[in-house]
Amino acid sequence: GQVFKLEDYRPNDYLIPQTNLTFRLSPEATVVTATLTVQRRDGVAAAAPLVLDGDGLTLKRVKIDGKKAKPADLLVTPDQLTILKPPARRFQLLIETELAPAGNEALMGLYRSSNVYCTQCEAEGFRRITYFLDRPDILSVYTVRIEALREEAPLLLSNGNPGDKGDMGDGWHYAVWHDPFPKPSYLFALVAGNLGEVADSFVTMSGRKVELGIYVERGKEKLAGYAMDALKRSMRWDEEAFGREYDLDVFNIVAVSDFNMGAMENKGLNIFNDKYVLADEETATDADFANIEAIIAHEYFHNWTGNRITCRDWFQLCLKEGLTVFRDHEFSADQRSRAVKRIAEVRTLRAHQFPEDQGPLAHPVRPRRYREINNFYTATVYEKGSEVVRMIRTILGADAFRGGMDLYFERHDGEAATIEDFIKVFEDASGRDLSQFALWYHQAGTPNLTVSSTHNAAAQEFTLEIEQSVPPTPSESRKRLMHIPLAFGLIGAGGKPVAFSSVEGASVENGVIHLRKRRHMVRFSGVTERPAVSLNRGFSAPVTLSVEQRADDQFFLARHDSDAFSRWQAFNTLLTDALIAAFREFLGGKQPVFATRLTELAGSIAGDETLEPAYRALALSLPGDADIAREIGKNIDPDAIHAGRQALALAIATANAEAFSGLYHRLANEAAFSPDAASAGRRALRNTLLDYLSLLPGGAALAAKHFQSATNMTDRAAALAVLAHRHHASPEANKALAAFEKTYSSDPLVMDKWFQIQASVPGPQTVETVRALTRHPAFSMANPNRVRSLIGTFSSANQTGFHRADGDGYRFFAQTVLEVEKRNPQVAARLATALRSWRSLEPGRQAKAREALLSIANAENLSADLRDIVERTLA
Ligand code: HT7
Ligand code: ZN
Repeated sequence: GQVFKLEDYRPNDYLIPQTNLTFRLSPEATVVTATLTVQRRDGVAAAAPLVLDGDGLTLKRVKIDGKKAKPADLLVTPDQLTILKPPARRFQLLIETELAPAGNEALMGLYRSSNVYCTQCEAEGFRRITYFLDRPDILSVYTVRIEALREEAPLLLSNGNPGDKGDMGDGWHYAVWHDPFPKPSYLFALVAGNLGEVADSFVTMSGRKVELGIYVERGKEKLAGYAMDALKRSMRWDEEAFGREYDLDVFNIVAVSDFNMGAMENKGLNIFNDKYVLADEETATDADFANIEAIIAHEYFHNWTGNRITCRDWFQLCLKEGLTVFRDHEFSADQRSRAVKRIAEVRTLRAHQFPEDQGPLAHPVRPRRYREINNFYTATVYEKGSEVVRMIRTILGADAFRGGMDLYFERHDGEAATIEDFIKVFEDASGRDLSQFALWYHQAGTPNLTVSSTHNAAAQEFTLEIEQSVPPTPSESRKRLMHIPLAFGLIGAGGKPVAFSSVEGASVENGVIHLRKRRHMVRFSGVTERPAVSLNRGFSAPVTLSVEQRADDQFFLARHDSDAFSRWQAFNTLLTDALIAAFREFLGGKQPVFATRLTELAGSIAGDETLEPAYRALALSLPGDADIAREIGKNIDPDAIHAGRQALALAIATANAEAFSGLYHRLANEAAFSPDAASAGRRALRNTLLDYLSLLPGGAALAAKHFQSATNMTDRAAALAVLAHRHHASPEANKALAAFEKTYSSDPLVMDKWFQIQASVPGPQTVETVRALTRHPAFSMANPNRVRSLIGTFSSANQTGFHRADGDGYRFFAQTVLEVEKRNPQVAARLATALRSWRSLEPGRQAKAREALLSIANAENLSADLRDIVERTLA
């Protein structure tokens, strides 16, 4: 396939200042009439042909300035339309295409989801609707007329503000939408169908009233209340935190049940995976509520970071995604607990981005090459992209950062911008040189910092020796030195900060060491007592640390660090070290023994009323099998890792049985459910304690009781997971699974939880369960949510099941990926990334994983999406 390169970027010879679209909707034969105003860019030769993108299109007719185009003046394929000699002056190009949305299972372009017409155009779906310059630097003002049978589609929506509407006779009706803001084609959207509406309004900071609508499957309106509330809070927050006001008269959100990703920020008409809209306590967990809040905010925030200022080309994807993730993280931190949010973010980054950055699919936050852009909606672009923005704020300080953002909006509003433009506004606003810092965008790989310390009591000097290295990544063997902002604290007896009179060896500002060289000797003078060092506070830089730290210091930090993130980190490091040691014991055929002070510390954190319950729950949830595997790095045997993890969980439960039980009962549910963060935190702690207590005698009965008495989905699903995972195949587990299935069999989003819980049951038998569940009536290979719940969970969240020693997990996986691919290449390609860390497995599993990857690579007619992932994974 073709390789697209950043350095090949050229503006197109033509512009399309206006786009008029008419859709005559029908499931099998929708007619799209596009009337484009086309204009040659200044300085371009008159003879330049106009080459428009298409993807599998059927062309019906072409007119140029109202006259039928002659066949000799055109080159037509399903994937391209060339106007060989376009008029020299501005002209009108009419293109008529015919589509079959009902047969579109790839869910890109115009498709049908539960009888609703909807579109997905990012990244290159618009070219499946009509021929166009389908690239983000072509900004056009759209007017859209939708025609449909009123009975089939009483609701007709597109971008912008509503215009004329009316009857056309014969049961047909129409609606016109006009979006005054020039936008790229990937932000175009259309929805038509019979949906229920939840209406509300919002008054902006300048006093304009905006009509808000959330459209969902009829009968589900009452499940959209939380999403509407999150939308209004997002709108207010963007005004307060960034001075950004909404700009159209209406803002609509539509929830659909077949969607390739989470949601899409189309201008004025966001389209959502219904999983991120619909919620009540009976059907959604606290994690679902938090995701809905974050994703509603994320898509809304794109209105400024993505839509008003868009990307010049797809290499700049992080310009909108990294920045918008940063904004949604800050929003959630303000709405909930900042410390808890930060810990959760870092766990996600380490679970998804670190393995990507450390494996064959590693790429810079701003890539320079791609074969299939759909495969670059990655944790690196999104999550590391957000971390890079966070580091800019750390380096500049909050005020200069805000100044830079203000300048960005002022300077680039209405433009398609680049990462260079973005960095420049912060340089201009702060007077700082960010050229070395910019490597965070250009260079792949997770930097590692090796740190050691010495205290010279006589000289009253404390020295940190810090060395940076960036491991090689695909096609980047030599790395340049990075600018790493490392937040730190020196902590003395009782947890007090240790004073120092001066520092030399690196620039240190506001508790941040700026590392720029390979090696720094950072010397603090006037340090009388030996401090414990708290490093990378708040996770100021997305790096790994190799620290020579005494265990005593680590225990001390886990009790006393005043930075909540680093305190959590200290305890998590102690747990990880113990789990790695246990893994080695199991490999050597021995039983691990855990330090009493570790299990006691778990007990004291659980009962520490000065800490938020949500924080305690996070601290007590042990690193997962995949986290431990990542830390071990090579020669992975998931069974030994899992055995070590089980043993530590049992040791903690046994050591704290009484205290955990007492706390568990004290935390019993409040009378009325509330999805707020504090209530969710109490549920999280109680459910974490249940997980421990379930390992003790009577544990299955306790979990069964928890399941039966649950009054909300958070508790019910947690208990079901405990039963299925800790008491697999027990009568209690089987009974609960059956009861859950019976109650929720007609609710697909709840059945996803049932699939997920079963797909993540540890052990070699799970592949059989998952195989059988693919034949369950609630399962469908055509629905991305179902596929992700069952197949995605099994392959990416079940180390012992998926990496079964005989390779059957991989064989099942390869077959399934190919089956999904026939319908939906994008979803298949994403699934296939589950094997990206195959080289860190022990040799036996490695060979079997490679065989499975080869079986995919050798399949006939592989899509560009899947071929790209599999070939890079094998390279
Ligand atoms: N910007 C959106 C990305 C997206 C997408 C990309 C490719 C294929 C389908 C897609 N659906 C949504 C989502 C976001 O990051 O806000
Ligand atoms: Zn986004």
